[in-house]
Amino acid sequence: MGTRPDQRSVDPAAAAMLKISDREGFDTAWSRLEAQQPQCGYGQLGTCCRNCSMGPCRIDPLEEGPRRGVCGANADTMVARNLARMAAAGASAHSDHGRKVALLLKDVASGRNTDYTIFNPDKLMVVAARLGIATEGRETLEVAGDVADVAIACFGAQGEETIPFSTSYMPEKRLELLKDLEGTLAEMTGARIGLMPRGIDREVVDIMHRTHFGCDADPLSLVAQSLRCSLGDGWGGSLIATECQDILFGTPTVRTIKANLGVLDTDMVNLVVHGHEPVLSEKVLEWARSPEMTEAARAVGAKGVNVVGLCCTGNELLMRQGVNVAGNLLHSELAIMTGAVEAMVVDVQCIFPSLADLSSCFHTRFITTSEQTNIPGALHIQFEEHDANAIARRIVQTAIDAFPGRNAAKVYIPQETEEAMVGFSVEQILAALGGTPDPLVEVIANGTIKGVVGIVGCNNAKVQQDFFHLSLTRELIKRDILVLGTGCWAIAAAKAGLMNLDAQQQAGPGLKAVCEQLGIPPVLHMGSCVDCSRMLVLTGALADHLGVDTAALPVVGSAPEWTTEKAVAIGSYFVGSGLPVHLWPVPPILGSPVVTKILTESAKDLLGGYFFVEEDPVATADRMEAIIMEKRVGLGLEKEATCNS
Ligand code: NFS
Repeated sequence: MGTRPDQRSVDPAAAAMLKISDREGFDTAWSRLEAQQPQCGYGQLGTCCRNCSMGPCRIDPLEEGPRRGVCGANADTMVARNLARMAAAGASAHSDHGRKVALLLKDVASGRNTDYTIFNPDKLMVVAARLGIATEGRETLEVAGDVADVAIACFGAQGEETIPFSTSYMPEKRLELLKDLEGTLAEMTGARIGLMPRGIDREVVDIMHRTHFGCDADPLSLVAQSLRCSLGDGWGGSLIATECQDILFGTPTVRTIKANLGVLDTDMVNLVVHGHEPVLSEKVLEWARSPEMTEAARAVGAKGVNVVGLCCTGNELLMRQGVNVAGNLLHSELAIMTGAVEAMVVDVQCIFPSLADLSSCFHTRFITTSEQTNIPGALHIQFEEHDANAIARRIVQTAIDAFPGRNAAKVYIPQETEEAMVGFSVEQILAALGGTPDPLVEVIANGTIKGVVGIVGCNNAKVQQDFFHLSLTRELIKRDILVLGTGCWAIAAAKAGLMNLDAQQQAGPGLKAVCEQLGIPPVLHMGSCVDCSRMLVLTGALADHLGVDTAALPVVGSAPEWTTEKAVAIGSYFVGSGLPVHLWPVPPILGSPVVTKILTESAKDLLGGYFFVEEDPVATADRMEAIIMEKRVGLGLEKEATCNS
């Protein structure tokens, strides 16, 4: 490798593992990125199209080559189409996850599935009431069946009406604004341009249709459809995933966990769960903790089975069950390299195919379980919800069986771990505030806390691992800006100790005082990436409480190390929900000045939300603080914009 381990990651545990990786010559995301240089410039600008077989076509940004593809599509059309397809793929991944949980809820309600139960009837009743479903005097399973029916119907709805999850959860003023905007856009363009999601699946199919050869060439309507599809994810598919998971497995409550590779235990059978859907990992955990499996582990010389999480499966388990987390996206290969992992069990999304080959260098069983994620070289154990107990038991037994094959000479576990206070669902945040948003509103109104930034997303081998996440977070809390978020950002913050009470010392005086009073860290873990819906719900609650639109709130979003198409969908539904959103790295849009202008300027005028790109964390914090101060002035909380920096 041309870079030192500590240039690839700010995490000392990662740097230690990367030294081993360099010595042993293992392939990693970083070495493969290096091997890919130089990467395709057309791809980076978004100006290549291979949507038909007259292509592939590309538009040269230096204006030296042809200005149009064979069909006549120009750079604006290409960029907008490509971006729309990214949003569609991202929304599909989140929403398909939500579909599976809704279908499981239906099966539990009807008695077809007895391997799962309704763990949280209280949440069920709250969700039902929100959706306008009668709860009074009705049986839990009956209500659960109705909630599941409404959720399932949101996917395949065919009418022109907005899906019920969106109309029931979106804050009032935003709902009005988006509906009115459809009229404004029609007047501006003469075309029907919708923004409200009609059906979660339908909006994805719409994108695939309109980006097919010879359909939509207008960057504005293509971007609008990306937003509509993404709103169907945030206020639909992801929201359904979160709400149904809370009903089936419990609403997260505050608890303390440990984060980083040091959670692997030399004396235990280490079983890493990686991917996204708690439907699998909750069962694996249940069986791993069973007396039967503990006994089986002892029989092979281990003290028991140690389940630890990675990525968003890790987030799901730590939020509800207090399971320790081994790391975020770029830790997935490093975990295997410790030589101490008996099994890595995965379901869907964010799973490097390289993990199969890497596992074969060790005794590690790399187990795929989903029909949607088959990886050559993996051991596939098909997971079926109706037979969840038997399959989870088999998976745990497979991990235990691998333990005697562990080669002690190959084991190295970096000891780094940090404690993190996690589990900040909206319900827990409100409980910490005494049951109402009032105290939060008050400290924001009087300037003790200036505003809130929600950070989401991934690791990206192009960015020094966790560097942007941590520098930006530290910079914001120092300026009395509360930071909350999800996904691999949350794991980065947990690994760096930003989610324990000691981190209060890194906060500015106002934020520090509030956190000390409430007994919370200045950086709040709200869950996995589908739980970005929790951030929408929280923002919506604040907006409704104040009787304003979300765009008026001193709230900003960011995805500072984004990688996946899911992050495009998240960023887009934040923007559609009225929030300014920072991105780094640059999304593949710069090949079209028109699309760039729509996303960074026109969106601001029309939606209040818009994208901005910034490479430096301190400059990003400056910009965010300026936006927050501008919003504070708008709300009458400040006379004129002032900024510390
Ligand atoms: Ni979000 Fe979670 Fe991580 Fe990024 Fe992947 S695990 S769904 S997409 S990489 S945060």
